[in-house]
Amino acid sequence: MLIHTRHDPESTPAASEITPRGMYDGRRALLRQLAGGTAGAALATWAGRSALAADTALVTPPGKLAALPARRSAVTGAMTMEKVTDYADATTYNNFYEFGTDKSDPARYAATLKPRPWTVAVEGLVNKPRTFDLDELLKLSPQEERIYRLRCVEGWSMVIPWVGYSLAELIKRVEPQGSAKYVEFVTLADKARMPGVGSRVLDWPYTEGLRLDEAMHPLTLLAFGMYGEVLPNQNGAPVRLVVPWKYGFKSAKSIVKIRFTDKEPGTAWNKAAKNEYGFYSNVNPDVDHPRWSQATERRIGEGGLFAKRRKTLPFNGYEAQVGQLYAGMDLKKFF
Ligand SMILES: Nc1nc2c(c(=O)[nH]1)N[C@H]1C(S)=C(S)[C@@H](COP(=O)(O)O)O[C@H]1N2
Ligand SMILES: [Mo]
Repeated sequence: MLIHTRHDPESTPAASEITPRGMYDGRRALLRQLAGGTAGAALATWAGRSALAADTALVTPPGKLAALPARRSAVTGAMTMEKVTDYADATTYNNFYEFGTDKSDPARYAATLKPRPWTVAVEGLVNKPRTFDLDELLKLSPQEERIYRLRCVEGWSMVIPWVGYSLAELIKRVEPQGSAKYVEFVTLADKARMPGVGSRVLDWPYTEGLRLDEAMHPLTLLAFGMYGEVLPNQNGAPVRLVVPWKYGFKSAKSIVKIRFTDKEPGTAWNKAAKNEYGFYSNVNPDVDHPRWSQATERRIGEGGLFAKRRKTLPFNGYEAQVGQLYAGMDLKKFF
């Protein structure tokens, strides 16, 4: 976000370059499960998916952290055929400014974050305000695996198999009042454990916000894990948001409070530079960031400097699912 070099817009990629090239990693595990042998594997096809129970997750856990079993999500748009980003990339190239502004800082310094014990206070315009302990939250609804693209406002993207459930499940439990129109997310700001919180890059704590209907959309994920395991600290342990049709910064990490309000809440990046980061921040190839184009993106793990950039899709490719939320809105004005 604090990028001072000029972003190269590069040429628009050919359609062939934006076509998903591979099946996701889980397919390999799937073929193993289905076939149990090389001869069988050759016969097993993608269609064999249907032979699996719907509650089978697709990604093999890397075995680094505690397993977080999940069933495959049935939510429309929650899966993609694109190749999943390597776990090593997804856990070493991060934005988590509480631990520093360098992409490698979170992996290096986030070991001091203590994801347990942890509570999330849910308050504001709800009939049943309540503080949830992490274990209560984990059990609130069945854990689902969802393979989402995450597109950073800086122009790179990843494909990550998240584990969690729709934020709507939590929202229903606390019963928002009729006057509740927005949801604010407040994240941990612990100076003692987060070296970046001493800096003045942002107005801590990092906060984010959604309109209530965006927060209730089934694709909006309250995530507790990725790659079949609990979240690594650098990815926002123990609980974060993932809003796949918005720029990555809307997906707040290490959430400690969720507040229902009648007014649009301030957000960390909007406060830092309001002409650069709007409240909505829907992924939009037609609205440039003031300092660079948003028309294309670089998929992390795809061959370094010489890899072709991909075309960025409206709403990050989730337009069919979420476009209706913005019917009639001028998305250049409400960027
Ligand atoms: N608390 C907090 N949440 C945050 C950030 C941050 O700095 N602090 N960075 C955001 C940005 S800019 C992005 S792109 C994503 C990155 O998530 P990832 O590191 O899991 O890929 O987290 C978002 N959530
Ligand atoms: Mo980002």
